[in-house]
Parts: sequence; structure tokens; C-alpha cells
Amino acid sequence: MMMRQNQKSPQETRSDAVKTKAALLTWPGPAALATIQLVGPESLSVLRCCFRPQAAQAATDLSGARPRFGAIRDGREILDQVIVAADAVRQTVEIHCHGGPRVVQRLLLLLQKQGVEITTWQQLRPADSIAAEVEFSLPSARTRLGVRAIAVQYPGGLTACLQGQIARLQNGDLTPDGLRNELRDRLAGFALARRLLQPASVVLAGPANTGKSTLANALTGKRQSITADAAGTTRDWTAHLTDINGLPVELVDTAGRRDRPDAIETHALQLAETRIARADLVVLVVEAGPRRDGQIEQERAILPENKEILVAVNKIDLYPDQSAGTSQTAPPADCVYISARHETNLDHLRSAIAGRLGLDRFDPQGPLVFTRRQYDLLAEIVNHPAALPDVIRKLQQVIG
Ligand SMILES: Nc1nc2c(ncn2[C@@H]2O[C@H](COP(=O)(O)OP(=O)(O)OP(=O)(O)O)[C@@H](O)[C@H]2O)c(=O)[nH]1
Ligand SMILES: [Mg+2]
Repeated sequence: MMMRQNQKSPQETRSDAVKTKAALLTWPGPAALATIQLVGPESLSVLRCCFRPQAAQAATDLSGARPRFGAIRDGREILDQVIVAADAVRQTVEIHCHGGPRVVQRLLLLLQKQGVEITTWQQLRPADSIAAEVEFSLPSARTRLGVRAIAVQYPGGLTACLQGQIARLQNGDLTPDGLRNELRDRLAGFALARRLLQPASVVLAGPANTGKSTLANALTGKRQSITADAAGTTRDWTAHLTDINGLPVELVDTAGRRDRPDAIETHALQLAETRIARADLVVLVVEAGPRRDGQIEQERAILPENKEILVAVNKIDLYPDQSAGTSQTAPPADCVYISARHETNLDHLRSAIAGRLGLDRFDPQGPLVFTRRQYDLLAEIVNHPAALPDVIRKLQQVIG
């Protein structure tokens, strides 16, 4: 039977109501313990259906703050011995169970049978406030700087900044035009905030034997890439997550280019090109000495146009006068002179990489727009001038 337009199926009607959801909060692999959280109006009644407190604990009122020990049952079958904690006000239940994947899976299936929607921890609660976004973003921060920069955004940082702007708008100390200018500066920081949470791809490229793999090992502090005097040592590219002055970076070591590559090297170079195409920054590693300028020119001609490139002139231990600028040919500007083997000037190189990725314009204690939701709402204020009450409402919506 055809349904009339506007008439909703029972399923659609149910989906309009606030659903009770459950998610595994802990690592999905084998572990000693696991935690499942239920959120929503039915969470306590679902718990009452499947949880039996241990006999000595006669009380069946599960809504008190006290954790309870007992068993989760599916009918007569005991699935696991667990500790539960329920919060009636926040409509949440936490089930601390044993951490075997099979145990967790059976508990989740039981909850699903009770009508609970199983989801991921990120989707358990709406990320519609800065406070929730801090909570959701912190696990993605891979460096100390990332954790510090995100953690300060609530109740300080961006939250305090927007609250201040609302107050200044209300008492006439800030005009809507002034606000838009301030927000433009905030929006400009979004790219760096993403870099704190999603590693940038930095590719080491250049002619064969210039020291790319030695440099990769020096920057990551690990002997992960094979290095050798023979040109054409690296074939498959390798990628390693590392921390460059607080930025998480995926450092990619690629095959070097030489004049007459064999078939395997040709393939390796094609693979390198795919990584270069996706790179946020290419560190072009060339050798100090008479071939320096020719190598730079030749490689720049091959690298994709508009690609962010930083030149690292390596092996300055062999040509110390070049980096001092006393050689006959003037050193090209914007190069960093290093010795990967002796770890000379690697701090300069790290600063230059971090700078090219935007870190030099960054105050880790300052307000930071760090989610797409915040960015879109604030961009709307900047791009679509509106009446003052609407602007204030939108700022409040960002804070959540
Ligand atoms: N003197 C000196 N030698 C270096 C330096 N860096 C690397 N080398 C040497 O240069 C040679 C080549 O180094 P690799 O790191 O394998 O060079 P690569 O660019 O990865 O080479 P391919 O993988 O073949 O492209 C090795 O013998 C290294 O020990 C340096 O700073 N100074
Ligand atoms: Mg190599």
C-alpha cells in the first residue's frame, strides 16, 4: 500500500524521538576490561531488564550514584559479571565488563535486542558544543602541544573568547564589523588546528644518495630506513609518524632519482610521485658541493608546480664553507644546511618544517577554531552580515 506524502512509517516516527544509544568506549581488541556506555531516555530501563545485582545487594534501585556489582543476563544465561554505574539525571549507564571481544560483542547484541542503537563513541552524544568537541578531539591529538592546545579551548580559549565577544557586542564595545574582523583571524587558524589533530604529510625527495634515508632516521630518532653508499638503496617508500616541534608529521622517505634507473627503480619513482602529489610539504634533499645548484634546479623542474618545497642541503660536513656562505657560488636563499649523518642543524630544519606548516603563527594558549562545525558557523557570521541578536545567537550556538 502506498503511503500518503507526509505520513511517516512507524520506523521514521521512532527515529524522530531521542534514541537510546550504546557504544564501546574502550579499545575493541582483547583487553582485561572494557566499558560500554548507554546514553538516552531508555538507558536505565534497559539496564533493569538485563542486570541482576548480586543477591546480597537487595536494593534494585539502580539510579543512585553507587556502582553495583552483578551479572548481565540474557534470559537465564549469564553473559558476564560486571560493575555498572547509572546516572539518572544524565540518562547514562556505564557497564564495566570483561574485555574479551566476544564478551563485548554479546553484550552489545543483547542491548541491540532491547532496541538500543549501537554506535561509535564519537557518535554517542552530539558534538554540538565546544566542551563536547574538546572531549572528542583530545584522543586524536598525537603530541603534547596538540593536547595542550585543544584542552585549553574549554572553558577558556575559544569558549572564553566568544563569551567575551558576546559581552562586548551587548554593551556596545564591539561592532558587528569589528567582530567579523576578529573572527576572520580566528578562522585563519583552522588549518593549523587540523594539523595538530591530523598528521601532515612531509615527503623527503631528491636525487639518489643525497642522504634522505639517513635524514629520515635522524628526524624520527629510529633506524627505520636502510641507508647505504650505493645509489638506489630505497625502493618502496616508508612512512613514520613523528613529532616535529609539536606537530604530528607523517615523514615519508622515498626512492631517489638517478639518470639511468632500472625497471624496479622506475616503479619506485612512480610510487614516490604519488606520495609527493599528496604531500603537504616536500623536503628536497640535495648534496652540498659542486652539484648542489644543478640538483636543486633539476628537481624543482620535476616537482609539481605549486607544491610547498623546502630545500635541505645535506652533507655540509664535507663542504663546511658552503653553509657559511663563503663559497664562490652564493648559497640559494631559503635553504637549510644540514648534516644528517652528524645531526648538524636538524633543529633549524625542524623549525623550518614546522614554520612552513604554519606553526610560527601559533599561540598554544590562544583561542583556536578546531572543528568543522565551529568553522562553518563562524564563517556564516563573517560572510552573511545579520542583525545583532542573530549574530549573538550564532555565537552562543558555537559555544553550545
Ligand atoms: N658525509 C656525510 N655522509 C652522509 C650524510 N648523510 C648521509 N650520508 C651518507 O650518504 C650515503 C647515502 O645515504 P642514504 O641516506 O642512503 O641516501 P638516500 O638519499 O636515502 O639514497 P637513495 O635511497 O639511494 O636515494 C650513505 O653512505 C650515508 O651514510 C651526511 O650528512 N654527511
Ligand atoms: Mg634512501
